[in-house]
Amino acid sequence: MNNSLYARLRAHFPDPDKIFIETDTGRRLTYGDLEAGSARLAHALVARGVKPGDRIAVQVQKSPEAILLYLACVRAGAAYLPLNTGYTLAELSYFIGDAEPAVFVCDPKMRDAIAALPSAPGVETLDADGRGTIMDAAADRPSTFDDVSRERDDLAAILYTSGTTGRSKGAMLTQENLASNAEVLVRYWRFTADDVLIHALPIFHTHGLFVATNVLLMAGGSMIFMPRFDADTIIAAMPRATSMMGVPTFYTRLLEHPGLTREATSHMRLFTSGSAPLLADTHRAFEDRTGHRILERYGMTETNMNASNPYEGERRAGTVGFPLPGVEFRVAEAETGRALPQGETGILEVRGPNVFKGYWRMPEKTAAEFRADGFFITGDIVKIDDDGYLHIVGRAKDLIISGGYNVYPKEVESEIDALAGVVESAVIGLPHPDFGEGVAAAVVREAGAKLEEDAILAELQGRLARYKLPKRVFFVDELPRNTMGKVQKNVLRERFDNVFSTG
Ligand code: MCA
Ligand code: AMP
Repeated sequence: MNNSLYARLRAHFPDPDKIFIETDTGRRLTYGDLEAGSARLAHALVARGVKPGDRIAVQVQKSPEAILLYLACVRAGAAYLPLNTGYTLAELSYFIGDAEPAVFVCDPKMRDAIAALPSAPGVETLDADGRGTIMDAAADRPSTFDDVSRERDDLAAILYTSGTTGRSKGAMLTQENLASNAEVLVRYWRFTADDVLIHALPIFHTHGLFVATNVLLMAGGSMIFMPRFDADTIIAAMPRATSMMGVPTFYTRLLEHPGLTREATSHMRLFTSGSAPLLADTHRAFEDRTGHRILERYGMTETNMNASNPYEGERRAGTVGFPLPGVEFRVAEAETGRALPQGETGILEVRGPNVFKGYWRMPEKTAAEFRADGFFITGDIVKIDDDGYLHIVGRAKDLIISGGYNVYPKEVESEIDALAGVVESAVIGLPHPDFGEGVAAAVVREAGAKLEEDAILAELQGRLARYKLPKRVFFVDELPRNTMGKVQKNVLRERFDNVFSTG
């Protein structure tokens, strides 16, 4: 028996004529197209020398073909390695060196630059319209493929997540991690073949790729694919849709749109939110306007989804609900891992079939983040209330979440500190009305240095993806430090608290 993610998804595929993806420009792909298209692409990958266990790195615009490519990788037994379209060449160079992919599929515009990188793999292209060399290579191949057999513990994907040390780590996700989580979410959120999901998330992260796409595939449902968030397009699609998954910024932006009404959302059965905290105010405002209570859930790249508010029963604003079936929680003391009584605040540790296998080629980092009994230390500071609802009250890790994207301050600080005229810097997240948190930097200049905000921002262009760039830079005489010499970021956050909220 083949335990691959694809085999487990395929067991739920409906009639081949059923729509799998419809784009907002009217293109339609059926489940039959999905099977044939991913088979052709799997043949093309094998013809390019891809073997089971190889990594396929992919940095492409969102298109239905990009989903077929993901499924083709899984069918060929390779690990899919999606990359944020915002990553710069400098960032890509690191991923190529670390993951050593057999093939890199990119936008045609990036082809020459990637091919010129040291240790560049074979480069193929795929554009936003679903055209490119990989599609040409697939065109005349057979429409069936003998899927490579995989065990539950074999890799299906590697997703890079930045680390507090500033070096990105590849989270190794197995067939079982992804398949089991999708199975659980289908049941927990009551997805069926009748569902039509509004899909406006990027497809290079857990949320848009696994939570949204795998769940719909596992239910045999359909998706309306949009290249990016656009409130007009989303509201216009609601009468044909049943559900939407979003980050909190989706909801604050929809609330600013006069078209968001009870009537406009009357065909929808479910709105979910995750990747960043949803303010209780947003939850209430959305219910007042539409009558829908957003269902908030919580996950991580390393663990997929851990917790969710209930489908039936109270969806409690400001909480992320209960552990998903099969997922165990332990709220622990940070240093010792000692379990704390219910109601006390500690670090959340999780264990279950959803939890990843470890970081790619980083056994020490993997060991440091797991307890001996298999619990993974999330770094999220949490509390479980008397009714069992999980509250995320903070983060022990130095992490900023901006519009659902993670920014690790250390990575940005390293780039700023390397600039001429800079003594040191501290990068912090400040309350932001659109992105939840906005990235800002406090910089100490060398005496007499003429460095200004614009010059720093100009220097950072091209080094870091744009969403990681500080939206403001402040100059300070020195960074506040505690008696141990550690930078007190909370002091900086308090000092600059209103910068984004007051415009
Ligand atoms: C765009 N910009 C951003 C962000 N997005 N800056 C900070 N944070 C962001 N998230 C920059 C753009 O580069 C541009 O800057 C300026 O902000 C305005 O861009 P705008 O057109 O408003 O952006 P947008 O294209 O509308 O995108 C905003 C967005 C998008 C819709 C919130 O960021 C998004 O789709 N976020 C979802 C991320 C996501 O899927 N996260 C899931 C991770 P400039 O003008 O300088 O270029 S998976 C995860 O976290 C876990 C596992 C989980 O639980 O799900
Ligand atoms: P990532 O590295 O992209 O997987 O981000 C995972 C982190 O996002 C978690 O460790 C949490 O800190 C945060 N996160 C995800 N969902 C939520 C949520 N619903 N509420 C608060 N934080 C969340």
